[in-house]
Amino acid sequence: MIYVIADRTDCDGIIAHALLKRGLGETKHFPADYPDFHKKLEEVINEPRGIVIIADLDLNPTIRRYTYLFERAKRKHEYLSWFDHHDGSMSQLNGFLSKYCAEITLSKDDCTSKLINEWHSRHDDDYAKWLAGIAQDYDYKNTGTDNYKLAEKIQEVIRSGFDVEKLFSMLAKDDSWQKNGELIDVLEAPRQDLIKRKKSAYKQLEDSLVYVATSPFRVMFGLSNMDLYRSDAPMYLRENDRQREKSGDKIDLYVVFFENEEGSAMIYGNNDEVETVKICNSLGGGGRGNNGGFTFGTKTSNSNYMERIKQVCFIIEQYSQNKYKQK
Ligand SMILES: [Mn+2]
Repeated sequence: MIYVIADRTDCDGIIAHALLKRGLGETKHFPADYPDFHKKLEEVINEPRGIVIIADLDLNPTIRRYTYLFERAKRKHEYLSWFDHHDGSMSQLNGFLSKYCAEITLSKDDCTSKLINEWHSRHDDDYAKWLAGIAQDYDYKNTGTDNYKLAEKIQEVIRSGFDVEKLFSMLAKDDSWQKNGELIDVLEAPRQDLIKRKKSAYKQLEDSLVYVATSPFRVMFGLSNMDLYRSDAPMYLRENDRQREKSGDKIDLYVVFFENEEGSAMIYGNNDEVETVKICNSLGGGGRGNNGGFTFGTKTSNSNYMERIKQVCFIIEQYSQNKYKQK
C-alpha cells in the first residue's frame, strides 16, 4: 500500500492527493494540516508496511520536533518520500530529511503538485498536467489566469467543509467536475454557501484589526474565523491596503490569527525588507517566500487576542534588533 500524507487545506495539497491517486492507484490518504501532521504520521506508522509519501508539508521547527515519529516511520515502512517547496524543507536538504527519507523532491519555484506530476509523469497525461498547472498558478499567485480562477473555486469548495476525500477523488478521475471553468452543481452549491459566509467573515476580520508600530516595522493584526483560512484573510488585508499605501502609511506585515483549536496564524510580508519566514521560524512555524505561518497550540479568541499580539510583536522586535545589529 502507498500512504499519502498531504495538505488538506489548499488547492496545491488537494491536487497533490488527486495526482497521486490518479497516478499510483493503490493509495490510502491522510489529509493533514501543519498542526496535526504528527498525528497523521502516527496513524500511518500503525498501518501495515508500505511506502509513505509526504507532500506539501513544510519541515518547520514544530514538525522537526517529532524526530521519534520519523524514526519509527522509517523502521516500520519500506521508505519515505518527501515532496515540498517550503523553506523549511529546502534548508534541510542535506540534513534531517535525508536521514529519514529515501527520496526527496524539492523545488523553490514549483508547487508540490507540479513536482509530483513530473515525478511520476506519463507525458501523455494532459489532464494531470493541467491539474498541476492550476495548483501552480494558485500557489504562486498568478492571479488573473483562467487556472487561477478555477483554483479559487476549488479553494472555496475546500473551505466550505465539503468532504476533501470526495473532492480529490473527483479531481483524480477526469475533468467532469467542471464545465468551461464552472463547477458542477454538487460542488457549486457548497461553494455558494461559503461565499455567503465569507462576507460576514471579512466584516468580522475588518472589525478586529489592530495596528502596531514596532519600530522599524508597522504591523497589522486581525482575527479571522476559519472561512478565510489560510491565505484568504491575509491576502484580503494585503489587497485592500493598497489605498493606505498611497497615502504614505506603509504596512510591512499582516498577521492573522485563526479561530481553530490549534491557534493557527499566518504572516504575510508586504515588501522584501522583512524576512517573514525567519519570524515564523522563531514562533515554531515556517513558510515560503514572503508568507509564513505558525501555531500557538491553543485556541485564539477575543480574550487572549491582545496578549498574543504582544507576544508576536516581541518576536518581531527581536528579529529587527538582530537584523539591524548585523548591518
Ligand atoms: Mn503548496
